[in-house]
Amino acid sequence: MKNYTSINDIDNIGVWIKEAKMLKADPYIYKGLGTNKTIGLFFFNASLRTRLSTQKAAFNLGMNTMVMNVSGDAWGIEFGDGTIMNGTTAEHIKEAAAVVSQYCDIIAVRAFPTLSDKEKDESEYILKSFIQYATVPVVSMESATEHPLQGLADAITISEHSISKRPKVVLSWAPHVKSLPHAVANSFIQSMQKMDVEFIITHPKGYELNPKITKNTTVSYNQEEAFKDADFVYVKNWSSYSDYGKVLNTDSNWMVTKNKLGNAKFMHCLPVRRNLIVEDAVLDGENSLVIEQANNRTYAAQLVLKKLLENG
Ligand code: SN0
Repeated sequence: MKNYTSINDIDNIGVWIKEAKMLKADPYIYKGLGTNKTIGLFFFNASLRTRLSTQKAAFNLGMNTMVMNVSGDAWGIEFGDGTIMNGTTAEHIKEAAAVVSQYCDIIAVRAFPTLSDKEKDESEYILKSFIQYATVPVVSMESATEHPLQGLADAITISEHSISKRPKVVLSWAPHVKSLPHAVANSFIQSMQKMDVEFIITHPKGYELNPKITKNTTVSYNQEEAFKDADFVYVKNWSSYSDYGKVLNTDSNWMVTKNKLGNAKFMHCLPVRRNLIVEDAVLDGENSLVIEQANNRTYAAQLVLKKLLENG
């Protein structure tokens, strides 16, 4: 594995989960692996969990970290090839990525989609440009279309909390006032497709995700029916994919309640808007796994960094 930018980069999810659980049980056994190695974390967007858990993962491996908010703190980066740079961008990604590679042994990047230009978002030009012009491995900390560190942490969490051999897992859309990315949902879907689970997606009409991601996964427009006998309910808002980036529905009937969940475990990547996506009683109740999901972000990242360090 040269870079980690997708759940598709995981060769054997069962083995990865086992390795992540070993790291969680004994986080400092590879403390020597990262000695004198540096990871640079570059954020084009806000972050709480990703920023801290990825640093924590690096610390556990003995690495040094450098963190930068690119939007605002760095020079405006130009991504276009052959552009006459007489506008607002001050340096080209060709120099920026090459320079950063002099200081870092691994580069991690967060770059959200525009949600207005589907083609541009799907080109993943920010992440791909870093990969093209950096001379060290690149890790996605959520790109325009995928959030593979979250998807891996979610697989670990489900594995830890499964009682039945083949649990029923539901991914449910829930309402939000803003237009949100598809990345978390996409990576969760890819991750569940690799696991031995019964998996179903539920959302209102108009919220169909990219068919290249959902493939033959069952989709239901009836949330109540989808939740029946569920072991895990993963909730996430995303904007429309077909009517790209639009908010088509804010129907509060899709909000997740304690009553709807029954005995199912509740999952969300966070940050979550209380009483819009899910009611307080769920997050404050004992069936919520959200804090454990966030905890597992450290071991997902630690496993990925360990693999990249061992490669180099
Ligand atoms: C991001 C998303 O992809 O949906 C990051 C999740 C890890 N979430 C948001 O942007 C939520 C913003 C909000 O205002 O609720």
